[in-house]
Amino acid sequence: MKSRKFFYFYVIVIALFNISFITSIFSPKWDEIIYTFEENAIESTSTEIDFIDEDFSDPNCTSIIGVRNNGSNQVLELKDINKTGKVSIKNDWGSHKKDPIIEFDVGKSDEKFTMQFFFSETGIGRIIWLQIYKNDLVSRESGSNWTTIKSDFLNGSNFTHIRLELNDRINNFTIYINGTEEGSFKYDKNSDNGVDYFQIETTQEKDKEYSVFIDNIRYRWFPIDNVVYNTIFSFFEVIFLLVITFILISIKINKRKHQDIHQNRSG
Ligand SMILES: [Ca+2]
Ligand SMILES: [Ca+2]
Repeated sequence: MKSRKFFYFYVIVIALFNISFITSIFSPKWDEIIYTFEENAIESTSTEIDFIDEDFSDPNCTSIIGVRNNGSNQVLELKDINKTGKVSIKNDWGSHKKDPIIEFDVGKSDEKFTMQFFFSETGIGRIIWLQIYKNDLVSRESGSNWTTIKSDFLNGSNFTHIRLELNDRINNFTIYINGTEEGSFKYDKNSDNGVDYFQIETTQEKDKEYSVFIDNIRYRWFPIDNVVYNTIFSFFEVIFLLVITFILISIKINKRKHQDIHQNRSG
């Protein structure tokens, strides 16, 4: 009776391990990259800044580590003091990412000026083209139309949180502003392999003497080789199971041997 109880217990243990094995394959962990700019030297500029891989900015258009909140928070500041030029920086993801989740905080020193975010795929161009036009967040859809996502959405130079969830299968993204869902919008161009770089720009067109503030950029995406990682992790679980099985079988065999000897003696 005791051994039957133990057998059921063992079956439950096996079932739990199998569930964890299967779920580890089908729900791998996400990779996460975060930029808070706290580790950069204050007033470091351009590609000195961890985040900026390439800088295409015009003269008098600078990307620099600035401070906010009485010096307690370091941020990325894009300073545009060129009437016909712009700040233009690129963060290269190194490879294409399917269905990433992108978050960041943004503020602007003067609401009458414009700035832009591009999420792009090498060979295709701007998959998502977001613009803060004056104080409205707009998106270019299907290569032509501008759609308003939210009007009067920024709180001056105080930070507003933006979160994008990309869906490459249906070529659209869902956007959240300060945690509230604002709807889903079409990509500007259909994705092929997924976004592989992010660009932030101020604008030309008479806009000058303003700053854009960026902080807490956070990317999450599904790493392709994570399945292998999780399978290797589960490989140890399988070994552990085999060892336990071996021990249990040998205990059972030993018990049976003892019982046989006992029966032979009493018989
Ligand atoms: Ca910061
Ligand atoms: Ca400008």
